[in-house]
Amino acid sequence: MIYIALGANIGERATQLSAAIDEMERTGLTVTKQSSVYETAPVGYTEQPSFYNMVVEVETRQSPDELLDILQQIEHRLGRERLFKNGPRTIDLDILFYNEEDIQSEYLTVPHPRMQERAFVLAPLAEIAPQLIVHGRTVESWLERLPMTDRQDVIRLQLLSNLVK
Ligand code: PH2
Ligand code: MG
Ligand code: MG
Repeated sequence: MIYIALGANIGERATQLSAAIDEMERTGLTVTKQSSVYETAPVGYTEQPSFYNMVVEVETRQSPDELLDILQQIEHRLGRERLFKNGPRTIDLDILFYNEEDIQSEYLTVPHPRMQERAFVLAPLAEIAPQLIVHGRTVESWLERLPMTDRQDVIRLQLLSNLVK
């Protein structure tokens, strides 16, 4: 199983998530599951608009490096500019998990090293893969261990197909 986190906090957030998924499919990735869209308070640098976040499961024969390359090209095509680390973005596509692989290269760390601390990743991932084991525990149990304040910062909206007409 391969899981990708999507996030957007400038412009038409739902439209950008939808455009990113369309681009993934156009580039040959098969999107096999989609979480709902969540509206989430910004984590890290907090003086920025709230995010829309979601997680998708994909199937692909591309290697992790090739997948990273594809996702970065999509970010670029959708107008991503890297203003500063953790700053606002039109679209962010992060590889969370790639089969059982443990990858630590200059460009890529998989499983994502901070995913178990982030309600904006765990809540949507728990919807489509509650029993997936990352960093030694299930996604569901990582989510349960987060402080209530973190979990209150993520609000489930709707499936993307209901938000984008
Ligand atoms: N992404 C970040 C930093 N902070 N906060 C929320 N709510 N959602 C994100 O996707 C996000 C963030 C860095 O990629
Ligand atoms: Mg990110
Ligand atoms: Mg990123």
